[in-house]
Amino acid sequence: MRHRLIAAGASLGLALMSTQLVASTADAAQPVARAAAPIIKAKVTDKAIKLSTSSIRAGLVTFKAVDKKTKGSAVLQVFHLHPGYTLQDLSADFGPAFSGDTAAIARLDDNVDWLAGAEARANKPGWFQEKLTKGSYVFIDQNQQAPIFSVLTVKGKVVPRQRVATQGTISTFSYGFRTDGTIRANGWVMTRNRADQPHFIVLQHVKAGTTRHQVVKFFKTGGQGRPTWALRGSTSLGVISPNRRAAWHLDLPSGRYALFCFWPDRFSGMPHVAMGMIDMVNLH
Ligand SMILES: [Cu+2]
Repeated sequence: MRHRLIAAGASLGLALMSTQLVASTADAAQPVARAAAPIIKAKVTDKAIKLSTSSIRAGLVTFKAVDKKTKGSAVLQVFHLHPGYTLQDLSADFGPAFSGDTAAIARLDDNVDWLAGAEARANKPGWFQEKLTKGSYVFIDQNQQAPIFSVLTVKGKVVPRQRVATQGTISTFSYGFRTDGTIRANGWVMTRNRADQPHFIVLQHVKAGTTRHQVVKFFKTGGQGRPTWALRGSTSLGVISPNRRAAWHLDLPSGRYALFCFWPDRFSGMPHVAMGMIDMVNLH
Protein backbone atom coordinates (compact mmCIF):
# COMPACT_ATOMS: atom_id res chain seq x y z
CA MET A 1 0.00 0.00 0.00
CA ARG A 2 2.75 2.41 0.96
CA HIS A 3 4.57 1.70 -2.28
CA ARG A 4 1.45 2.35 -4.28
CA LEU A 5 0.86 5.65 -2.50
CA ILE A 6 4.42 6.78 -3.18
CA ALA A 7 4.12 5.80 -6.84
CA ALA A 8 0.80 7.64 -7.11
CA GLY A 9 2.34 10.73 -5.50
CA ALA A 10 5.23 10.70 -7.95
CA SER A 11 3.08 10.35 -11.05
CA LEU A 12 0.08 12.50 -10.17
CA GLY A 13 1.73 15.17 -8.05
CA LEU A 14 1.48 15.65 -4.31
CA ALA A 15 -1.01 18.48 -4.63
CA LEU A 16 -3.59 16.21 -6.23
CA MET A 17 -2.99 13.55 -3.58
CA SER A 18 -3.65 15.96 -0.74
CA THR A 19 -6.92 17.10 -2.37
CA GLN A 20 -8.01 13.47 -2.51
CA LEU A 21 -7.20 13.04 1.16
CA VAL A 22 -9.30 16.07 2.07
CA ALA A 23 -12.15 14.81 -0.08
CA SER A 24 -12.14 11.35 1.51
CA THR A 25 -12.10 12.84 5.04
CA ALA A 26 -15.17 14.92 4.13
CA ASP A 27 -16.92 11.78 2.83
CA ALA A 28 -16.21 9.94 6.06
CA ALA A 29 -17.80 12.75 8.08
CA GLN A 30 -21.06 12.46 6.18
CA PRO A 31 -22.03 8.82 5.82
CA VAL A 32 -24.01 8.27 2.66
CA ALA A 33 -26.98 5.87 2.77
CA ARG A 34 -25.95 2.62 1.14
CA ALA A 35 -27.94 1.32 -1.77
CA ALA A 36 -29.82 -1.94 -1.31
CA ALA A 37 -28.20 -5.02 -2.80
CA PRO A 38 -29.42 -5.64 -6.34
CA ILE A 39 -31.65 -8.67 -6.90
CA ILE A 40 -30.72 -11.25 -9.50
CA LYS A 41 -33.49 -13.62 -10.44
CA ALA A 42 -32.51 -17.17 -11.36
CA LYS A 43 -35.31 -18.98 -13.12
CA VAL A 44 -34.78 -22.74 -13.15
CA THR A 45 -36.57 -24.66 -15.91
CA ASP A 46 -36.19 -28.25 -17.12
CA LYS A 47 -33.64 -27.09 -19.68
CA ALA A 48 -31.85 -24.05 -18.33
CA ILE A 49 -31.07 -21.65 -15.51
CA LYS A 50 -31.96 -18.16 -16.72
CA LEU A 51 -30.32 -15.31 -14.83
CA SER A 52 -31.92 -11.86 -15.06
CA THR A 53 -28.45 -10.43 -15.76
CA SER A 54 -25.18 -11.98 -16.88
CA SER A 55 -22.88 -9.45 -15.20
CA ILE A 56 -22.88 -7.26 -12.10
CA ARG A 57 -20.58 -5.01 -10.06
CA ALA A 58 -18.96 -6.72 -7.05
CA GLY A 59 -20.58 -6.44 -3.61
CA LEU A 60 -23.61 -7.86 -1.84
CA VAL A 61 -26.08 -9.48 -4.20
CA THR A 62 -29.53 -10.87 -3.40
CA PHE A 63 -30.59 -13.93 -5.36
CA LYS A 64 -34.15 -15.01 -5.98
CA ALA A 65 -34.38 -18.62 -7.15
CA VAL A 66 -37.60 -19.41 -8.99
CA ASP A 67 -38.67 -22.97 -9.75
CA LYS A 68 -40.36 -23.36 -13.14
CA LYS A 69 -39.58 -27.06 -13.57
CA THR A 70 -42.30 -29.54 -14.45
CA LYS A 71 -41.53 -31.61 -11.35
CA GLY A 72 -39.50 -31.54 -8.18
CA SER A 73 -37.97 -28.61 -6.37
CA ALA A 74 -34.89 -26.71 -7.54
CA VAL A 75 -31.85 -26.32 -5.32
CA LEU A 76 -29.84 -23.47 -6.76
CA GLN A 77 -26.13 -23.63 -5.97
CA VAL A 78 -23.51 -20.96 -6.70
CA PHE A 79 -19.78 -21.68 -6.89
CA HIS A 80 -16.51 -20.38 -8.25
CA LEU A 81 -13.89 -22.74 -9.71
CA HIS A 82 -10.21 -22.24 -8.98
CA PRO A 83 -7.93 -21.87 -12.02
CA GLY A 84 -7.08 -25.24 -13.54
CA TYR A 85 -10.18 -27.00 -12.22
CA THR A 86 -12.97 -27.20 -14.79
CA LEU A 87 -16.69 -27.95 -14.79
CA GLN A 88 -15.80 -31.31 -16.37
CA ASP A 89 -13.47 -32.04 -13.44
CA LEU A 90 -16.26 -31.11 -11.05
CA SER A 91 -18.80 -33.34 -12.82
CA ALA A 92 -16.33 -36.21 -12.80
CA ASP A 93 -15.60 -35.81 -9.07
CA PHE A 94 -19.18 -35.35 -7.85
CA GLY A 95 -20.40 -38.95 -8.08
CA PRO A 96 -17.25 -40.56 -6.60
CA ALA A 97 -17.19 -37.93 -3.80
CA PHE A 98 -20.70 -38.84 -2.75
CA SER A 99 -19.72 -42.51 -2.88
CA GLY A 100 -16.96 -41.92 -0.34
CA ASP A 101 -13.90 -41.37 -2.58
CA THR A 102 -11.82 -39.14 -0.27
CA ALA A 103 -9.45 -37.98 -3.07
CA ALA A 104 -12.46 -36.72 -5.07
CA ILE A 105 -13.91 -35.07 -1.92
CA ALA A 106 -10.61 -33.29 -1.25
CA ARG A 107 -10.62 -31.92 -4.83
CA LEU A 108 -14.18 -30.61 -4.40
CA ASP A 109 -13.23 -29.02 -1.07
CA ASP A 110 -9.98 -27.46 -2.28
CA ASN A 111 -10.73 -26.40 -5.87
CA VAL A 112 -14.18 -24.90 -5.51
CA ASP A 113 -15.42 -21.88 -3.56
CA TRP A 114 -18.91 -22.93 -2.56
CA LEU A 115 -21.13 -19.91 -2.22
CA ALA A 116 -24.38 -21.36 -0.89
CA GLY A 117 -27.73 -21.32 -2.63
CA ALA A 118 -31.39 -21.85 -1.90
CA GLU A 119 -34.21 -24.26 -2.48
CA ALA A 120 -37.17 -23.10 -4.58
CA ARG A 121 -40.51 -24.82 -5.04
CA ALA A 122 -43.41 -23.99 -7.34
CA ASN A 123 -44.80 -20.60 -6.23
CA LYS A 124 -42.27 -20.45 -3.40
CA PRO A 125 -39.05 -18.73 -4.44
CA GLY A 126 -35.82 -19.24 -2.50
CA TRP A 127 -33.87 -16.15 -1.41
CA PHE A 128 -30.27 -15.70 -0.31
CA GLN A 129 -27.80 -12.85 -0.13
CA GLU A 130 -24.03 -12.79 -0.10
CA LYS A 131 -21.01 -10.78 -1.09
CA LEU A 132 -19.40 -11.65 -4.42
CA THR A 133 -15.99 -10.38 -5.46
CA LYS A 134 -14.65 -10.08 -9.01
CA GLY A 135 -14.76 -13.36 -10.92
CA SER A 136 -16.92 -15.91 -12.71
CA TYR A 137 -19.65 -17.70 -10.80
CA VAL A 138 -21.42 -20.83 -11.93
CA PHE A 139 -25.06 -21.61 -11.10
CA ILE A 140 -26.39 -25.16 -11.08
CA ASP A 141 -29.54 -26.88 -9.88
CA GLN A 142 -28.49 -29.65 -7.49
CA ASN A 143 -31.61 -31.57 -8.53
CA GLN A 144 -30.64 -31.71 -12.21
CA GLN A 145 -27.72 -33.26 -14.03
CA ALA A 146 -25.10 -31.33 -16.01
CA PRO A 147 -24.94 -29.71 -18.56
CA ILE A 148 -27.60 -27.35 -17.13
CA PHE A 149 -25.72 -24.35 -15.75
CA SER A 150 -25.40 -20.60 -16.09
CA VAL A 151 -22.56 -18.14 -15.48
CA LEU A 152 -22.53 -14.72 -13.80
CA THR A 153 -19.59 -12.35 -14.30
CA VAL A 154 -18.83 -10.16 -11.30
CA LYS A 155 -16.77 -7.08 -12.11
CA GLY A 156 -14.76 -4.38 -10.38
CA LYS A 157 -14.14 -3.51 -6.76
CA VAL A 158 -16.69 -4.29 -4.08
CA VAL A 159 -19.36 -1.56 -3.83
CA PRO A 160 -20.69 -1.06 -0.27
CA ARG A 161 -24.36 -2.07 -0.22
CA GLN A 162 -26.97 -2.46 2.48
CA ARG A 163 -27.07 -5.92 4.06
CA VAL A 164 -30.48 -7.50 4.57
CA ALA A 165 -31.66 -7.46 8.21
CA THR A 166 -31.33 -10.95 9.70
CA GLN A 167 -32.47 -12.43 12.99
CA GLY A 168 -30.46 -15.20 14.58
CA THR A 169 -27.58 -17.18 13.14
CA ILE A 170 -26.93 -20.80 12.24
CA SER A 171 -23.21 -21.57 12.23
CA THR A 172 -21.70 -24.77 10.93
CA PHE A 173 -18.78 -26.62 12.51
CA SER A 174 -17.14 -29.97 11.86
CA TYR A 175 -19.33 -31.76 12.89
CA GLY A 176 -22.24 -29.78 14.18
CA PHE A 177 -24.28 -26.62 14.21
CA ARG A 178 -24.69 -23.74 16.58
CA THR A 179 -27.81 -21.61 16.58
CA ASP A 180 -27.88 -18.20 18.24
CA GLY A 181 -30.75 -15.83 18.85
CA THR A 182 -34.35 -16.19 17.80
CA ILE A 183 -34.70 -17.68 14.35
CA ARG A 184 -37.91 -16.79 12.54
CA ALA A 185 -39.82 -19.44 10.60
CA ASN A 186 -40.59 -16.64 8.17
CA GLY A 187 -37.60 -14.35 8.00
CA TRP A 188 -33.92 -13.94 7.18
CA VAL A 189 -31.23 -15.83 9.06
CA MET A 190 -27.44 -15.53 8.80
CA THR A 191 -25.22 -18.57 8.28
CA ARG A 192 -21.48 -18.67 8.81
CA ASN A 193 -19.34 -21.68 8.08
CA ARG A 194 -16.84 -21.75 10.95
CA ALA A 195 -15.42 -25.14 9.97
CA ASP A 196 -12.47 -26.17 7.81
CA GLN A 197 -14.67 -28.14 5.40
CA PRO A 198 -17.64 -27.13 3.24
CA HIS A 199 -21.08 -27.83 4.71
CA PHE A 200 -24.67 -27.44 3.75
CA ILE A 201 -27.80 -27.21 5.81
CA VAL A 202 -31.05 -29.11 5.52
CA LEU A 203 -33.84 -27.91 7.80
CA GLN A 204 -36.47 -30.63 8.32
CA HIS A 205 -39.69 -29.98 10.23
CA VAL A 206 -40.19 -32.54 13.02
CA LYS A 207 -42.85 -33.31 15.60
CA ALA A 208 -42.77 -31.25 18.80
CA GLY A 209 -40.61 -32.98 21.38
CA THR A 210 -38.44 -34.87 18.87
CA THR A 211 -34.99 -35.35 20.39
CA ARG A 212 -31.59 -35.24 18.73
CA HIS A 213 -31.11 -38.79 19.98
CA GLN A 214 -34.11 -40.01 17.91
CA VAL A 215 -32.75 -38.36 14.78
CA VAL A 216 -29.21 -39.66 15.35
CA LYS A 217 -30.59 -43.18 15.86
CA PHE A 218 -32.49 -42.99 12.56
CA PHE A 219 -29.35 -42.12 10.59
CA LYS A 220 -27.19 -44.63 12.51
CA THR A 221 -29.54 -47.41 11.45
CA GLY A 222 -29.19 -46.52 7.78
CA GLY A 223 -31.70 -43.69 7.41
CA GLN A 224 -34.13 -45.75 5.32
CA GLY A 225 -37.78 -44.84 4.79
CA ARG A 226 -39.72 -42.00 6.30
CA PRO A 227 -38.96 -41.46 9.99
CA THR A 228 -41.94 -41.35 12.38
CA TRP A 229 -40.87 -37.93 13.68
CA ALA A 230 -40.80 -36.15 10.30
CA LEU A 231 -43.41 -33.56 9.35
CA ARG A 232 -44.08 -31.65 6.13
CA GLY A 233 -41.87 -28.61 5.71
CA SER A 234 -38.21 -28.48 4.79
CA THR A 235 -35.71 -26.36 2.98
CA SER A 236 -31.97 -26.22 2.46
CA LEU A 237 -29.09 -23.82 2.12
CA GLY A 238 -26.62 -24.87 -0.55
CA VAL A 239 -23.01 -25.81 0.08
CA ILE A 240 -20.92 -23.10 1.71
CA SER A 241 -17.12 -23.04 1.97
CA PRO A 242 -15.15 -22.40 5.18
CA ASN A 243 -15.10 -18.79 6.44
CA ARG A 244 -17.96 -17.72 4.21
CA ARG A 245 -21.28 -16.30 5.25
CA ALA A 246 -24.65 -15.98 3.56
CA ALA A 247 -28.06 -14.74 4.60
CA TRP A 248 -31.02 -16.90 3.58
CA HIS A 249 -34.75 -16.50 3.85
CA LEU A 250 -36.94 -19.07 5.58
CA ASP A 251 -40.62 -19.46 4.77
CA LEU A 252 -41.66 -22.50 6.82
CA PRO A 253 -44.26 -23.53 9.38
CA SER A 254 -43.11 -22.53 12.87
CA GLY A 255 -42.08 -25.38 15.15
CA ARG A 256 -39.25 -27.79 15.80
CA TYR A 257 -36.68 -28.62 13.14
CA ALA A 258 -33.76 -30.98 12.68
CA LEU A 259 -30.60 -29.63 11.03
CA PHE A 260 -28.45 -32.00 8.92
CA CYS A 261 -25.49 -31.85 6.58
CA PHE A 262 -24.92 -34.51 3.92
CA TRP A 263 -21.63 -33.17 2.53
CA PRO A 264 -19.10 -36.03 2.30
CA ASP A 265 -16.24 -35.93 4.79
CA ARG A 266 -12.74 -35.61 3.32
CA PHE A 267 -11.24 -37.88 5.95
CA SER A 268 -13.81 -40.65 6.37
CA GLY A 269 -15.73 -40.34 3.08
CA MET A 270 -18.99 -40.57 5.06
CA PRO A 271 -21.71 -37.92 4.82
CA HIS A 272 -21.35 -35.53 7.77
CA VAL A 273 -24.79 -36.54 9.06
CA ALA A 274 -23.41 -40.05 9.69
CA MET A 275 -20.65 -38.46 11.78
CA GLY A 276 -23.21 -36.80 14.03
CA MET A 277 -23.71 -33.50 12.19
CA ILE A 278 -27.28 -33.23 13.42
CA ASP A 279 -28.87 -30.64 15.67
CA MET A 280 -32.30 -29.39 16.67
CA VAL A 281 -33.73 -25.87 16.54
CA ASN A 282 -37.08 -24.24 17.19
CA LEU A 283 -38.27 -21.76 14.57
CA HIS A 284 -40.54 -19.04 15.93
CU1 LIG B 1 -21.14 -30.89 6.60
